[in-house]
Amino acid sequence: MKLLSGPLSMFGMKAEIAVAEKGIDCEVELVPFSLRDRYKPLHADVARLNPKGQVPVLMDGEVEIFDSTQIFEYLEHRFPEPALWPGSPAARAKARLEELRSDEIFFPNFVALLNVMGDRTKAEAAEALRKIDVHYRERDKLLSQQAYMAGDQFTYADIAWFCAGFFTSFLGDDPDPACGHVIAWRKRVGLRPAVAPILRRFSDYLAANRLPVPAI
Ligand SMILES: N[C@@H](CCC(=O)N[C@@H](CS)C(=O)NCC(=O)O)C(=O)O
Repeated sequence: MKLLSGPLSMFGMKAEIAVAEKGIDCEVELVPFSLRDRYKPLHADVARLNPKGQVPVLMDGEVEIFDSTQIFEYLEHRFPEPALWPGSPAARAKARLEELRSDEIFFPNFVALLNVMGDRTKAEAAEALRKIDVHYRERDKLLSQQAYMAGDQFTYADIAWFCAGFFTSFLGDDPDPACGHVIAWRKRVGLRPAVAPILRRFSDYLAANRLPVPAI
């Protein structure tokens, strides 16, 4: 099995952590990426397999797929243990929604911040920071009642929120100190044996490029 990820890809980080949590024997290749040219020139397999030209891409024999959430679904069927979705339909549906909430509702605020390079004097940045803060306060309430984003089991929803939070912090927006449950959850996830080495590699990349490194 081979996973194409990127040295500074939030969605690639998600897939890398999932593969590591499952303990899968998988080659991880980092596609060419630079802060100036981003993903150009596009890796040949990314260009061949993903019309969107994005990582992550997973290749496993006849299976060649893209999109981190699609990759989660495939991994869960192919390697059911350890389970990263809850077992019951209701709990699983809830967890999937939390994963989607991170990717499609929370993370776009990071993209808005990135577009103005975190410049807090810009209205777009102020609005994104306000929304991020609202999300963290909601998450904090949730995590005061349960250990993980979708209940008491570590799931793909935690992976998604952890990665999105790491990238958001790199642009300088850490959870408010009042969000102690989020901060503790983040630390706990960052220390997981599958997560810690990947977190270190992303942090090292930021440091090597003189970018702020989130303190997780
Ligand atoms: N929904 C996709 C999003 C993937 C995505 O946006 N990947 C970014 C890296 S984090 C990318 O490859 N961007 C290259 C580009 O858009 O040119 C997923 O979940 O994998």
